[in-house]
Amino acid sequence: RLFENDPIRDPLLISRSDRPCNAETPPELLTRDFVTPNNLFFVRNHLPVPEIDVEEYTLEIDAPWVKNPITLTLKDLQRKFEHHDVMTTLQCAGNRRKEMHDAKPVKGLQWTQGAISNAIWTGVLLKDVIEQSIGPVPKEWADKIKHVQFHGAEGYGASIPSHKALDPRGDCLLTFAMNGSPLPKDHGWPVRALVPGHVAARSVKWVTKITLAEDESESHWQQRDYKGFGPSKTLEESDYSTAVSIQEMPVQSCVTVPQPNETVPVVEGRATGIKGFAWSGGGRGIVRVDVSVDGGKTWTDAKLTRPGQEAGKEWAWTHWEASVPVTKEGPVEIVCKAVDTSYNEQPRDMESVYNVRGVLVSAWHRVKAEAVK
Ligand code: MTE
Ligand code: MO
Repeated sequence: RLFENDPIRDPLLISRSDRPCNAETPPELLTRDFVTPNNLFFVRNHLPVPEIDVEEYTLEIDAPWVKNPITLTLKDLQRKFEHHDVMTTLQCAGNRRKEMHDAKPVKGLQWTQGAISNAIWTGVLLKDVIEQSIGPVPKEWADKIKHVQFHGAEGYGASIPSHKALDPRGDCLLTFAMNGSPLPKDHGWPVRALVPGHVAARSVKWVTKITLAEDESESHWQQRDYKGFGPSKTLEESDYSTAVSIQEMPVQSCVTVPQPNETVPVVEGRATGIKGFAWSGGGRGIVRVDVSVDGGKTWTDAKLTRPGQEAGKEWAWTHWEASVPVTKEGPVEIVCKAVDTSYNEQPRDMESVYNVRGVLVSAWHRVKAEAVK
């Protein structure tokens, strides 16, 4: 009964757990299309997909000074507010956890590199909905309201800082469409909060209530999950009450072609057709991706396909392709690392960023392959 509302998923997705559904985009399909098709967008559910009757669906907007919370239907959202399209990449905090686990065991789903996808989301600005339904934050509350909390219909919840939610350049949406189609069930139908540049955990699906608040969401996933700890801390030593919630994500990149043990064609002394993605949080774009085929001794700049978004609002990933000089055929270790617009770089090793929950995995990505003429 419990999972009877879960939809049928594309068999191409790589399943990491069935109930709840957790499934990643196959690596070579991450860079086939710049915009991930809906059926191939990774799925990360903590609970069963909730059953929602669209005719009955309401979204409540509340704040401490509001006497009667405002409720909006899907039609209200669609008719009363201006529509916006925003291309945004979502990445799970646990993406690449398996690599960290292989270096030293961690707790959590064993994602390889596919808990990341990119889509064009259509919806209305969260800021417009808040300000036009309950009005701007009154003066006496201005210094107190620090967070905007999202409540999901099935019990999941999360929050983001209110400055992000209310920033005219923040592009936070209440979305009802994805890549031109109604939001698929797995991705939050009928309404999903979308928080560009932040960890995907804050983009709450099936959102039914939004609260402006002094504190972060009380949910397990805000309080007792999605936080980073030092490399030597055990689970028992990890103090969730004082650690800071993950919001913006660090700079990331991966090789998607070739995959481990595949071949790389050598043409005129160069290993060719090496592909991947790069992304950074907070709207920071990618300025460079360095690629090596000798384990990181020498580097070549990759050719970038950037999203072409405004500076500071580069919510979508960059795709890259490289052709790197090789001196001989045989085994090669391909390594990539990206540099974002703040000149943040990925850390070299897993060891220095190791954490027992295996989140924020952003070390240089390494793939062992075979160079052949
Ligand atoms: N929202 C709800 N309501 N329930 C969830 O389980 N999972 C979060 C976030 N929003 C989740 C949610 C996490 S951890 C991630 S990584 C993203 O949704 C995954 O989004 P996707 O399934 O559309 O890829
Ligand atoms: Mo996630």
